[in-house]
Amino acid sequence: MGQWAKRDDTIVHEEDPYNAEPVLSALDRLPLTPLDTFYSRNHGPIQQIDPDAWRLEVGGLVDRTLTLSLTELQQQFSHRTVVATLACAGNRRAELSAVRPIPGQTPWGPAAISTAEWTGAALADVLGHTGLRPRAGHVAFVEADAAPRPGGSRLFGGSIPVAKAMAGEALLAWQMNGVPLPAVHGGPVRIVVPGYVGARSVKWLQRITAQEHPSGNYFQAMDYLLLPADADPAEVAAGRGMSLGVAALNAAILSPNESQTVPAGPIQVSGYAYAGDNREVARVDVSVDGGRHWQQAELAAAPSPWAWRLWQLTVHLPPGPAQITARAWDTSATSQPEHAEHLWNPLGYMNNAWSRVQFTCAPR
Ligand SMILES: Nc1nc2c(c(=O)[nH]1)N[C@H]1C(S)=C(S)[C@@H](COP(=O)(O)O)O[C@H]1N2
Ligand SMILES: [Mo]
Repeated sequence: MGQWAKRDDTIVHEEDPYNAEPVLSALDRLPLTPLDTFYSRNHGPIQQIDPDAWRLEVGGLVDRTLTLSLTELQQQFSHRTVVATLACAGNRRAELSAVRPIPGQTPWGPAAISTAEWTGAALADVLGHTGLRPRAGHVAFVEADAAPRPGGSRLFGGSIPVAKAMAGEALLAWQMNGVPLPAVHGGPVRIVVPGYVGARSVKWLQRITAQEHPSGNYFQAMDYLLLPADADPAEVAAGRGMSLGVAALNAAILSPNESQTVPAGPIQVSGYAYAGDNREVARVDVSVDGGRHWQQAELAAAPSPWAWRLWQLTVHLPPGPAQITARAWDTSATSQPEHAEHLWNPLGYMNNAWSRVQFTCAPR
């Protein structure tokens, strides 16, 4: 176990800031991801905040501003529990980097995604208490700066539209899988926005501001943008990027793994599928011939409308080189694009191409 209590086999892309994803076998077949396995994505230092000293300010276009301690937040609002998947917009970037290099961005595999049971207060309840002025179109979150650095720091933040903030599933979470939210995941309190890219689930939450326009925070306005394939990342400043928010339909094979050797015969294929805001995973197709023929995987029951659905299928393969392809469909009858080549973008976001693994079947 390292400093942040992750499994020893965790793939640490960067120590500082800490960016790590689990090995695929650790994620496989578990509806809830254990805390020692949950991926962690950080743009700056992990903030260590004393829960007793923590204060939340709610302001901007509200009728009454509010300052709350953790005890007040916990005592004044109903406790809600939501099982929700968090997925980084950079999940599966490595497959895009294989198409064309994406310098300076973490080369995430398919495990920058995890699912937990989050407990906290509904953002809608807190905003119901402060009231929202009619001009409020967006609700912005900013992290606390527990250790101000010389020269100032670039605090992480972002916003969601008011309708999403008032929808009930967005939480001010202080618990994850039944324990107090660990610092590495944003404790004492973070926002959890189910159905949106992970970047909107701001950790070490300090301030909530109702405002007319989307957040101008660096990480929302200048990063986490989908640029056209021919754009230069420097053109972000010219407003060429599409702002990311709602998560895209995605799926990945977690077993077997790339380059593995498995005995020929019946082979258990398994993985996850995850749909964005207000859509659910409806079907997962698996192909052993690169997409000419498809079989339907068995879908596990959805633990909540905001969580991934795990799937599995037994396929029969002869000895020799083998490949498996998987793709999901959501309740809007949308499926995933075939090739990562067609999704390549300069910052490497939102890769949801068909998931493929190549491996070898050994004679039994
Ligand atoms: N304050 C703060 N919040 C943050 C981030 C961050 O760097 N700082 N990273 C965001 C991103 S990009 C993701 S994908 C998720 C990751 O959450 P996790 O580390 O709990 O898995 O947190 C989001 N919230
Ligand atoms: Mo992210």
